[in-house]
Amino acid sequence: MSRRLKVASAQLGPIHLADDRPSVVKRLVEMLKEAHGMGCRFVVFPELALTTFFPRYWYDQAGEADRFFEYEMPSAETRPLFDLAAKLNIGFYLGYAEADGEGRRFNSSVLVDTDGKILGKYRKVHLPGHADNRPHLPFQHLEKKYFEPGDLGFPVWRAFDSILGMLICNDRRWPEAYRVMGLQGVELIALGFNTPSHNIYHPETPHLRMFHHRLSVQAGAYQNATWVVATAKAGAEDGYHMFGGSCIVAPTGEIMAQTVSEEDEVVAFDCDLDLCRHYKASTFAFERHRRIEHYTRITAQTGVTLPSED
Ligand code: ING
Repeated sequence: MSRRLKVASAQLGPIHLADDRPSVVKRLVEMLKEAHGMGCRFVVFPELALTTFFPRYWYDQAGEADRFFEYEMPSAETRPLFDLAAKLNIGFYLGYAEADGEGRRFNSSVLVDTDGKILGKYRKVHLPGHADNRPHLPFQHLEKKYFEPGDLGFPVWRAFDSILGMLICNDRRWPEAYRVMGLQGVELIALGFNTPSHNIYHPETPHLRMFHHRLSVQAGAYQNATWVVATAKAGAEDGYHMFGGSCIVAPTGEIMAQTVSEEDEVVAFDCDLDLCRHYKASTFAFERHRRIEHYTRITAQTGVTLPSED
């Protein structure tokens, strides 16, 4: 009898600047109930799931962005989600803006067990965008201004009779992130994202944005023989559009379930966790096939070193 885990991707539609946390938590609670009704034991919510994607805005004054951060997790406002999860015996992944109490700020996520207790925390390593004010752009991408790069690495946790890991948004574009967890035996990666439909740095069609999202997640899943549950916050937040495309990807790299809207939407799939083992024992039997003596550059250098001209 293979190990099964029915998981849900609980996509959020837009969260506007005017939407307060209780109204957002209410939406998360409703989707948790829906996932429970579908027989799910684990639910993946998006990145920065409690507020609008505030890194699109430049705030001059120190403190103006404080209201988007969580100073405790759970807080009184988010505890209803944790309490319901424990009552329904469901675990979940939740992305949020973390203020650590010592002045440090991260784009973070927590892994919560079926008793409502936090199993683990991840802090987004790959922060895209810029840190300087660029008022000429249609909107900004200021994660490098508001957050520090994550300092916890890419850990995994034994949970749900499996091995789980976490990523956040831009991390999904970096194969190293998946591989570090693949080298720890990961079998399911939870990943929340908020991805603008428009590229502010160079012209790119919307269909390419969605293609790159799926390509990144499907490749990461296949090349590390793991399930990946990728969940969007989507739709137009105060007019700024982000695409959906929440999906549940098998270790084969195939998309097994995906959302069709840009609103609050729950999709589920009953994952066969032992499917990972087939690929981990053959195509991606790392210990048999990898040749680390040739991979030095991957950790020895950050940027490109071009070959000499002569
Ligand atoms: N958002 C985007 C993402 O990586 C981005 C930023 C989009 C970078 C497209 C490069 C190309 O999906 C976040 N929040 O990382």
